[in-house]
Amino acid sequence: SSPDSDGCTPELEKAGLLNKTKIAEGGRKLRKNWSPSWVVLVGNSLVFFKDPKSQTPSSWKPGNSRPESSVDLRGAKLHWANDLSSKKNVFRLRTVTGNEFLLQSETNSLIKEWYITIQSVIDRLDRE
Ligand code: I3S
Repeated sequence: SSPDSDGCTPELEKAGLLNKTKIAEGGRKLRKNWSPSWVVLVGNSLVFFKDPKSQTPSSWKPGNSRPESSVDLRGAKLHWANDLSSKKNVFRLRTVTGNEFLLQSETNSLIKEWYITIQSVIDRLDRE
């Protein structure tokens, strides 16, 4: 059922709008700066794009939109983190390189789906 029968194109697992803040870079704590982010889970990576709605119509062209940043999920850890924010529905993603992100949605079912899907990718990479 995979559209990627030749194995050359990483599979798109999920995409959507979440609130995001980076809280650590290489283990060093950063000041929070929440902003909406278009999040794409593809292959072994979580890729962040600037929220298209926060851009001018002319600046947003799907074909040439550049990712803001990208996270390698191999060895990453995921934890619910409602203790790390006054916001509800927050989880923390920590990479092997010590980068940490909080991701949040006002919609409980939506953030649960993200959690489960990202964890399943991490689990798959752990088994490889
Ligand atoms: O964990 P903190 O430091 O209470 O996080 C809040 C602050 O980062 C705040 O920014 P300033 O202190 O720079 O003004 C943000 O506006 C809040 O959103 C942060 O807290 P939440 O609870 O929203 O994660």
